[in-house]
Amino acid sequence: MKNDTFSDISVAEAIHQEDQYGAHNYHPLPVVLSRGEGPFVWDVEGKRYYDFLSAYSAVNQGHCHPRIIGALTTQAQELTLVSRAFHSDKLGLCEKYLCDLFGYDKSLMMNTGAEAVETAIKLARKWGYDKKGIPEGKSVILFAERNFHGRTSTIISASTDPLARTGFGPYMPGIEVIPYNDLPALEKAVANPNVCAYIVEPIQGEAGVYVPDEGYLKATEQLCRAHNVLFIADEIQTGLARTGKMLACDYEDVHPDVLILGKALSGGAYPVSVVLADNGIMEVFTPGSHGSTYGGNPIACAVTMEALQVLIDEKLAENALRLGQLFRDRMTSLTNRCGLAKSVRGKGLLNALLINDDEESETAWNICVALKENGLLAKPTHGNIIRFAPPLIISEEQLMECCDIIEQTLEKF
Ligand code: IF1
Repeated sequence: MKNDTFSDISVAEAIHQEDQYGAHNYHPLPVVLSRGEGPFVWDVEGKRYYDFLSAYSAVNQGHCHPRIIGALTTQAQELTLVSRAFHSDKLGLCEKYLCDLFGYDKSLMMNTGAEAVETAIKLARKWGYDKKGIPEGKSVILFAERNFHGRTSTIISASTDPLARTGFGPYMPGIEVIPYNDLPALEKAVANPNVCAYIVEPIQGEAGVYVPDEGYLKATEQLCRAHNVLFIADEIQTGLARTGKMLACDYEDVHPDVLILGKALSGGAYPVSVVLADNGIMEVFTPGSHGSTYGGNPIACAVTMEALQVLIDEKLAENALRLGQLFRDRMTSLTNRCGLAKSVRGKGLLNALLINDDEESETAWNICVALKENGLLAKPTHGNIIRFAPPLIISEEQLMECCDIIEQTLEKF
């Protein structure tokens, strides 16, 4: 996809229009993008950047991947949406593809990640009543401190981030928050017979790429199993090769009772999410008990099957595993010679660099502005933590060039 002309809108005009006509629910970096290809994006003035956010891990396959765009455009000229009132020729194919690839009996396709998390919440509650025998209306779902699962009123009822939850009450009952990566706390909480599920990120992305201790996921699976509590993994950000395995759960060989995926299911071309579970759980959803107009539409299905096949064919998990280690090695040596870089953590190509300043400081933000000037786009998560997550198709040579940019930017900062 080559075109040398760029949008004729100016940076100032684009930003002004968003400011005047758009809600101020984000604080974007001052850059206006108009084209993407592979690990690169270009702004309206034709300047090229490495994208080290990957739309929060939705663009694992790289921007505008030709195979994914091909599937999108082909399907878009055939049939886009019939709703679930009728069958389509793509839904069953995609559902089978998902169940076979991830090892579950059933799938339920939605659109955004939050909708899939809400679907999992409803599924867990209904399973709790119908199968576990929890008294109607008494179910409790466990969440981890510093979680991020989306922005709906129910999901932010579980949030411990004041920014995400303040001002949006009253909050959904039947939610209990426990410390992350704390097995005694989990063991105590699952003993409550009214607990139907524990929803958790295998690595906490938004919180700042918190990787739990080795064995935490395996022990979580065992504790949940022992107490007839559904272990629900939210792999919307960590899944689909991002952490160096197809799923972050694969590192500990755990198989969640319910698996939630989103984002890179479509490689950034279309909103697609899915909830996967076996028959004994998914059968609590009966006709009319849940749904969505666009859920599992033909475009979503065609794009999803191609986007997943690209992950496999291009061995993107293996690439993320190898290049992620190289990245952390480079960043670790940077922390040894640059006072501003405190530490690096992550798995595969989901990494974060801790900046040596307090949370409230603007340092991490200002570093990201400087990185932008030097041709690399990244954004701080909380305060002083910068997430670095390039598309998984990035080459070793390109990654090394990006490490040069990061090191030079911090050393000159
Ligand atoms: C924003 C964060 C990342 C997610 C996990 C569910 C969802 C997300 C683990 C909901 C979405 C996005 C949302 C976006 C920014 C981004 C984000 F900073 F918000 F937390 F990636 F870390 N589970 N994460 O990461 O999926 O409904 O958005 O499709 O809301 O600012 P969604």
